[in-house]
Amino acid sequence: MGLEEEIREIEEEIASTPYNKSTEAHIGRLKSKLAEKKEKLENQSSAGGGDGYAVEKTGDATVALVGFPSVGKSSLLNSLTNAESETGAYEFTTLDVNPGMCKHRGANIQILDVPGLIEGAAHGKGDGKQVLAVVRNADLIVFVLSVFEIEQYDRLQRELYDIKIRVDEQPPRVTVRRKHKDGIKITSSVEQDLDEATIGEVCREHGFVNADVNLQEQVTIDRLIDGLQDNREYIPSITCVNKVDLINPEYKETVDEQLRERDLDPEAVTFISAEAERGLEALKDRIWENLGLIRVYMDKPGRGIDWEEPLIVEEGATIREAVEKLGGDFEERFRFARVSGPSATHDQQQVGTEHVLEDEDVLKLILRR
Ligand SMILES: Nc1nc2c(ncn2[C@@H]2O[C@H](COP(=O)(O)OP(=O)(O)OP(=O)(O)O)[C@@H](O)[C@H]2O)c(=O)[nH]1
Ligand SMILES: [Mg+2]
Repeated sequence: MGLEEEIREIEEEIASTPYNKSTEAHIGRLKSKLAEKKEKLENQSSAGGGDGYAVEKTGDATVALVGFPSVGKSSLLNSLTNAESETGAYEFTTLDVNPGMCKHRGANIQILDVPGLIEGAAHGKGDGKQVLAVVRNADLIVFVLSVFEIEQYDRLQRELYDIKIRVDEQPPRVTVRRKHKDGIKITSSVEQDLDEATIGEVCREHGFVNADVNLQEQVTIDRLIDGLQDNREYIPSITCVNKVDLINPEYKETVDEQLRERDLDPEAVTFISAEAERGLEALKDRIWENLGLIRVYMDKPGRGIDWEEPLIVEEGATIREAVEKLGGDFEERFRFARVSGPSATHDQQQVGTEHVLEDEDVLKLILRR
């Protein structure tokens, strides 16, 4: 039996087994087997395949536009960035990943136009899977839906799940430490729904014979498996609905309804027209907000405050991380810093490396000569 066939059989067995306490451990074992076989299949098919779509990350953050063919990803890229991506009235205009750079609130945001998902992309048909794999490096996913095809959202989710991208999920709070003896020992800070036997079974299927397993959340079988694997990417997402220039205002209620059915809050979705250039500023704002970046204006000796090109760091970054991002010899020469703005108790507050910065702080470094 070939691997693909084995995978199909396990999937069928999982689908036909009712889930209850007496079958739970069995399903746990099946799901673990499935994960392992899929891994194997992937290693086989990517062997020698090369990574033709590797796109170098540049700028302060990388955003991937993900959507079906012809929803307007390339048009959107062109209107958001300096890039020239081919657009067309027929499907599959874009066969490669096109990068562009978008400058917003002082940050350089790299935007990737990922070719339309194709049937079975995540199962390695065509080049789909390789192409999709660039999404794994993104800091944020922007789902692009056409206003008449909201249901495509479901497929997009599934395709990304299949290539081990977990959208809008936090990494499971599961830690495993191998030991030399004593079997599997499970400790948990919260009450678990799964039986210990099931948890142990899943761990053993993943090659843990002697191990301390610590759970800090109530896990499902799928979350537990994700926690035992270290090759999942956890990426936040936002959604935009394109081509709104084509609908009557009354139709918006229908679209909203379709979004709600998918647990998408219409208020949190950005309605745009890439072609009529509508809603693009709002989309850029949403991208910025969801990247979790902050701006730090550097007060440079003899040159004053640079309001044009802020230093961009992640939310929660300390002075130490800001100095690291600046590079050069600032780290070695650092004595202390003076901060004004939201994070400071008063202007020019003297702070050390552990001070946490906030958006729109002004930072002056006091350095050794
Ligand atoms: N009316 C309208 N048409 C749009 C809009 N955005 C894109 N289009 C049209 O939709 C078609 C497809 O646009 P593309 O930008 O090529 O779509 P794509 O998602 O890049 O498609 P692939 O590269 O094939 O995956 C083109 O004819 C565009 O002119 C929009 O906001 N409104
Ligand atoms: Mg395109």
